Amino acid sequence: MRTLLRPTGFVDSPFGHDGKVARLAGGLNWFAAVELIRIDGHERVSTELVPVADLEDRFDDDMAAHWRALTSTRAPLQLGERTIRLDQPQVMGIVNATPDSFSDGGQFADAIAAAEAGAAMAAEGAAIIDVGGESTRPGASLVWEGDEIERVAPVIRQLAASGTAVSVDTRKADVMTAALEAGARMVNDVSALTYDGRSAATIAAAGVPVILMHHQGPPETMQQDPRYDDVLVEVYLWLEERIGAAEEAGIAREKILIDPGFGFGKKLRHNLELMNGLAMFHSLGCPLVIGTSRKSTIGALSGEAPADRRLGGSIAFALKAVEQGVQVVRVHDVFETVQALRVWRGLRDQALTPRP
Ligand code: 9MG
Repeated sequence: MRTLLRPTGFVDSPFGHDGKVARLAGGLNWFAAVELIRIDGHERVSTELVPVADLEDRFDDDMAAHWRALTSTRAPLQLGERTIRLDQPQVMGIVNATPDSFSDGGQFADAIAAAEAGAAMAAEGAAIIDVGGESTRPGASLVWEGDEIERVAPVIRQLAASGTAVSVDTRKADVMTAALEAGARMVNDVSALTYDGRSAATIAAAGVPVILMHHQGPPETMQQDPRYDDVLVEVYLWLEERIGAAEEAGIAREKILIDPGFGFGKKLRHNLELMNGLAMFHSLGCPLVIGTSRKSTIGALSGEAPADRRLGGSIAFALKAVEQGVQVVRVHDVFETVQALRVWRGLRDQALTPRP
């Protein structure tokens, strides 16, 4: 039996709560209670709501370690020369150098246009630009490595030369190597190092940060009836296992970011449950990334709005994420998301400023 900790009961500020609230992952959010989720293997046995003030009496060693992870500050990310603070939410802009991308297909047909789009996103406030050359939308087919390198390397080279912090979105070790040579300083692997047996060693040797994302099944088939008994618990335990595997391969824990993989082998109800339970993932001790931008769940909740009319839903999800302490939101619409997060930040700063 183990107990997982899911923070809940978020409060505006710690003032007046007299030690009865805790700070989430050293960020801008405070919570007053924790759901203790007792599990046996992958199965949830019970859920109990406990105020933060009463928690310590309940701790065993495993819970105490998870509590420390849940409440400790995340170190800044170092992407080459760029230091990215994680005590506040950051935006990662998406540049798809793919002809078949689901929401901007064909728009960035050539490398120069793609790099210019990325540079514009950086100027709008994106801390990182994520460049991908293989679509992982449901049903997408595999791209040969040579083609993928040809798509991403020139874009990355141009962006990196302008001083932009670049990550490469790929599942393949050879693409990672070529992207790192071109100037990428981070890897976003939607397979969480399960696709290519050489990826973990490549990343460990380069010493760059990596995003490990949950998925169920490959992109080709992942939306064909995905099933979970308890999506929150199962995704949590899967990511915990992948963090362990990455560490064993020599990737330092401070270099690992995790992502529950919104839409990757999940039905509507699974995505919504994960969004509502995001804060639990902080007890794995790694910065959290989420990518909900323009995804089909937004269409499903809004009369099947097409991908290019999902900005409102994308921002609603981004705000839901940062309210739960998510450190990086991966988005198409950088300007609008940065604006939304700046307003959110203003509200947090006001609430966290003591009255004179
Ligand atoms: C490449 N890609 C598409 N969707 C994504 C998501 O939700 N997270 C991450 N990390 N990458 C994604």
